[in-house]
Amino acid sequence: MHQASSGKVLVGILTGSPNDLPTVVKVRDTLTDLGIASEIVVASAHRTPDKVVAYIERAHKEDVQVLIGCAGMAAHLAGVIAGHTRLPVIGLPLSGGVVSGLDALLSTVQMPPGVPVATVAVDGAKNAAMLAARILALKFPEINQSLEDAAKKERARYDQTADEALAKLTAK
Ligand code: AIR
Repeated sequence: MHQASSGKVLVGILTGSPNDLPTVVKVRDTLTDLGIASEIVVASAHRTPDKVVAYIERAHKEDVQVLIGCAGMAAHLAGVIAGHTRLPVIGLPLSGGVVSGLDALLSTVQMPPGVPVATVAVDGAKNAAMLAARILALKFPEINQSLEDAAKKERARYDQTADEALAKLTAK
């Protein structure tokens, strides 16, 4: 597996609380599997808004390409990030609040026109990473190749699981 852009951090993952980390680490792990270096920063749109802005400024200087904002409850982190950058921003709403994360989903997805946040499903850590990878693949051919390889592996795994499940049914 090639490390895209020689291991330089391409994706900044911000999350609103250390309590989010068990889900958020899956974003980083998926990116790592695709050969994409990322970093996780705990910073809250409400508790530490200055830290959010300081990170975005650093990300611009260090040529980070995609930002992912993860938060639960009143999940304004991705939206605040999108207001401070022209980089593509992905929002990952997290469950834990009311109605299984519907609060976070609506807080993340309902952005005013002109300030987009590409929002994935509640707790959709894998898709947040895969979407970041697809954006990066426009610029980095090695990431495009990683995505092709991952899709082939996933297809083989899916077909095998289906065959096994059908075989079990037939054996009954
Ligand atoms: N949060 C933190 N600052 C703003 C928001 N929306 C989110 C965190 C976490 C939830 O609030 O992302 O999902 C609860 O945070 P905690 O630290 O009390 O567990």
